[in-house]
Amino acid sequence: MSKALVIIPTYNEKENIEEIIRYVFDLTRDFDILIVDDNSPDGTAKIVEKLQESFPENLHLLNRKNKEGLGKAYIAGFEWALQGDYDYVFEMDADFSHPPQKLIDLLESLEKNKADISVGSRYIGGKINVVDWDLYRIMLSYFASIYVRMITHIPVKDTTAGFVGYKKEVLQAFDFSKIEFVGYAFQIEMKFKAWKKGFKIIEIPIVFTDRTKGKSKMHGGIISEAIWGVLKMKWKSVFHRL
Ligand SMILES: Nc1nc2c(ncn2[C@@H]2O[C@H](COP(=O)(O)OP(=O)(O)OP(=O)(O)O)[C@@H](O)[C@H]2O)c(=O)[nH]1
Ligand SMILES: [Mg+2]
Repeated sequence: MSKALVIIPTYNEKENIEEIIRYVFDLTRDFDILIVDDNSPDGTAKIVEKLQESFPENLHLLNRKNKEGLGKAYIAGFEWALQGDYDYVFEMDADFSHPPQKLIDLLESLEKNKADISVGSRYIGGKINVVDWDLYRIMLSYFASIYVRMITHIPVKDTTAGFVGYKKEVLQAFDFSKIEFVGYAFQIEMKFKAWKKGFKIIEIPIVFTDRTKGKSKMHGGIISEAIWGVLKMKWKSVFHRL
């Protein structure tokens, strides 16, 4: 049997964390979970530790000292995953924006060898599948995806998506010390570099729903990092410094 791990980065997710963990463990396919918590002041990690008593084999927790952004949390999670014997590794938010039942579709597309990376995508089939975002967020995200494709020519519509499955070979091919970005740009960078390395990416339609509990961590710095970062990343790739 192949083994799959879902990495969920958390910062102040006490309202969501137990529910999302239980939801994933109730799915019809087996997934282990790794929570990567950046010392959330609201005690998210404490809730996870308590739940580990119920799921001692399958629920894992990486406690990090400082809040360093999503990118750094995921890299720590990927490195942890590669020490284990996981064949497939997934990224998912804690806030139910990514429908957890779709993990199964993402997993199956990798198992059936349709691709090396599967992306839960908001923007395929000419639609924008987002619920409860204001117009500003929709425009920002949608035009960001067009901007990224214009600059990089990557054949992926939802490049900022954070609901992603990787075959372990993809992660093994990365030098994480060369990953530069921490916010949305981290998601773009992972897809861009994987594509440049020759890995195949498939997009699976999902409906993305805005969080109903807890607070957003979105801020202007993340946006400007993405705008300049994409140009820089493309420029560097011309010289093969991936
Ligand atoms: N470990 C860690 N997790 C983070 C950090 N920033 C965000 N997260 C988590 O990453 C996931 C995505 O963050 P969100 O705040 O939902 O970001 P978003 O989806 O862009 O924005 P909203 O859904 O509007 O809040 C959530 O599970 C967060 O708890 C961080 O610095 N460290
Ligand atoms: Mg969110």
